[in-house]
Amino acid sequence: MTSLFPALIGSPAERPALRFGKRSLTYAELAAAAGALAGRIQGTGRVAVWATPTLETAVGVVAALLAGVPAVPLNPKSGDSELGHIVNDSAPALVLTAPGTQLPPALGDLGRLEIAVREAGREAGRESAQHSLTALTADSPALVVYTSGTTGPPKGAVIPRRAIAATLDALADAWQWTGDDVLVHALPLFHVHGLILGILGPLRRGGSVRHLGRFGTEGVTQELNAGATMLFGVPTMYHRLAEALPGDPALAKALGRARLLVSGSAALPVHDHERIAVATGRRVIERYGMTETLMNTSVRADGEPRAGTVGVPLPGVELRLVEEDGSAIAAYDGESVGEIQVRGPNLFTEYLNRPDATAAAFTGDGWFRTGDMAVRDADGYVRIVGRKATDLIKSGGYKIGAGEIENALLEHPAVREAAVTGEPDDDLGERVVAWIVPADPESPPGAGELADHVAGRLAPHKRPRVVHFLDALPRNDMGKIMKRALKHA
Ligand code: MCA
Ligand code: AMP
Repeated sequence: MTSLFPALIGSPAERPALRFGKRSLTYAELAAAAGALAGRIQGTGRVAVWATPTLETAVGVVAALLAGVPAVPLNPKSGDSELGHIVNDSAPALVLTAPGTQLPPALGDLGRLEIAVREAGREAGRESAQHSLTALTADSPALVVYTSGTTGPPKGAVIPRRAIAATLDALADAWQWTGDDVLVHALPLFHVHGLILGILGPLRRGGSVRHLGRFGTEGVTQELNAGATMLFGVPTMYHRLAEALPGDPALAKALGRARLLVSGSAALPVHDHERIAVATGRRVIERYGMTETLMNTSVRADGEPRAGTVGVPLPGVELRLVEEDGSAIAAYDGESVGEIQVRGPNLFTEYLNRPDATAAAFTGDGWFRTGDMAVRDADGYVRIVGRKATDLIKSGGYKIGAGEIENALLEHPAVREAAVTGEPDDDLGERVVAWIVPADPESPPGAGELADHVAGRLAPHKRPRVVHFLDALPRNDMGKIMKRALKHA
């Protein structure tokens, strides 16, 4: 198995690789730091990474990949129940953290190893990044990334080394992405978008990334003015840029300078596309992916940037639209709606410890069922028009399962019954809404209390933004909650 990051050894020593705020590493420094850490963890089972938006997280993940040890990125804002589940399920040998990190009790007595980004310093040889990977194959697991389903706790998608290489190389082709590009973003590092595309992407190309730590228009303006060539973000971020543009000519100028503005993780409304195009003269392009599949389609840098579409299949990705009965749709007519199914080297191998869920996700001949519904234009451009599961909510680009929030709400003593839906939201795309039958109708719990309860058990982005109290939930004859009726309750 060849290295995922040839530039660690091959690029000029002083070339910038990573920058987070004022802290940065050149390729030589990154190779030395990650190489030294890789030597310490080689041979361990799996390692969890406390994925704060810091240099340490990037070094920790690169080290794990150099060592051939699967890494499990953890959301540092996850609550007890979510963290407990992930750690039990993935059974890491230890957790990698930045020095001085306070870890929550949910991690139990899991051993910790601190990531020293300067430990090896410049003196340590870059050769330390050359680990023997002879025991690895293209299918060896690289990362386990947790993703929500409609019910139950999140599942760990096992992402093999070949999927990372295939997706990043296909994007390089589609976006003319090279080592000369400088990427700016503020995405979290415990999901595919921020970690694989946003950190491993530039490193595979031998380019550099500047992470803002936290999203804001000033940071975007500053970095694009200081030479960044690409911006990655979720639609909520582009929506906030579109909102700011009329009063911020410096932002408009900076965005106008970018070579490529890329949005993904959820649909970017056409209105936001248009507002950004008018104010900056640049068109945002969308790509479509999923934790399980990495990237499937994109508008190409050399293609027509059509708002409302996610472009064409990436090189190496087979994509088909399928009817309810499993038959493939032949038409490219912009009208015939089917489920997107994909096949290719970009796919995950399995859900960890969940052979049932893995089997259900694939057809007999290896196509992955995305659950996304789409049409195809005559020239192959894919337009996503909906999603099969109504119990999946996309809020701020995060996928959230209604079932896991309902379960968390039901654990609150003042809640008798709970149902969760997603409602359209200008900023977040969708917002989480809870419908609650209180245990005592005379003294229902406060909406803030329920939000804190969910944030503390699961994660802050999963908290309900709106809570409605009802006397009873609408149910059909079978006793099933009729969520459609809730919206009018
Ligand atoms: C508020 N906060 C709370 C509570 N209320 N904390 C605890 N308990 C509460 N009750 C805190 C939050 O933690 C946060 O803290 C702050 O208040 C604001 O919260 P919120 O409004 O939720 O966040 P936001 O600032 O509005 O976030 C918008 C965002 C974010 C920046 C766009 O949603 C985001 O980063 N999204 C990216 C999602 C993503 O990367 N998805 C990729 C997965 P603080 O401000 O300190 O954090 S999809 C994927 O990977 C596939 C492959 C793909 O296609 O890309
Ligand atoms: P996740 O499971 O968190 O990785 O999210 C994957 C899902 O995000 C996909 O199945 C789509 O529903 C959605 N998604 C990602 N990119 C786009 C996009 N550009 N347009 C619309 N939906 C998207």
